[in-house]
Amino acid sequence: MNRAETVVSAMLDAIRGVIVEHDVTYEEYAIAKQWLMDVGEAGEWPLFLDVFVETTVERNAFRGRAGSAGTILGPYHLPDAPVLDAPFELPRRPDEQGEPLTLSGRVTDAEGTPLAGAVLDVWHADAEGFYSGFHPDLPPGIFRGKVIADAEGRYEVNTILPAPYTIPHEGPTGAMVAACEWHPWRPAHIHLIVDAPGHEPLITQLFFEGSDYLDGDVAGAVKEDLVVRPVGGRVEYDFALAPAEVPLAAA
Ligand code: MBD
Ligand code: FE
Repeated sequence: MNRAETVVSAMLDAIRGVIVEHDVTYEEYAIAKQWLMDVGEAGEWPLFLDVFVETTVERNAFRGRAGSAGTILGPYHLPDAPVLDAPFELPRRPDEQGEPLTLSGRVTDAEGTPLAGAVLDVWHADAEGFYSGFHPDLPPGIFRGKVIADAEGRYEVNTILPAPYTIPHEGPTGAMVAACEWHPWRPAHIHLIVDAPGHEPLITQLFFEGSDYLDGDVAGAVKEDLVVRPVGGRVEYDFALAPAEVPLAAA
């Protein structure tokens, strides 16, 4: 059996098993079929998959990897955010709401050797839980940018504390969450991709002690090591990167 057949057969068998085990009716089958079409039409597949599936892929793929904990990428990364200039501050509106937050620390390899010039691609929601590029209220580029670590691997970036995020209520993903009587929230978080030559990019998020939904992230992406405690508007966090995986062909 080739890889596609192995995985696809197993997924179809799992679905068929659920239908039999739970006596899924023809009416329910029709509702599910329409819902799947609706998710596509609403452009919500990235949202649905990253909220309900990505954490399993991430935990499985990176099990035992050296360095700092990673977590899911999510649907709101934009790869072309600009490289910012020191002193680093994520772009914001003149009247931006939200508590000021300074995030700083070091980027090292898995052994603690500083990685000079490491790049930290940072993005997060505003104080209302909206992401620029995905919400009409925010001008493009707000709370997105790349920060560069100095010669000792130290970085510092000024921004604000983001708000918890809720899945849009109007769409099919929100309708599924409501039908299941779940809540649609993620705790407040800052996304980062930390990268340096010769190392695996670290896709991660930082969460905030005491913030709402920390224990019930709808995306299941919180890890203890990623929860930080702001003191006087400052958070220190060090990132350790695993060495780049050498492709077998080149070994
Ligand atoms: C988010 O902000 C997010 O990070 C994920 C993973 C899913 C939905 C919204
Ligand atoms: Fe997010």
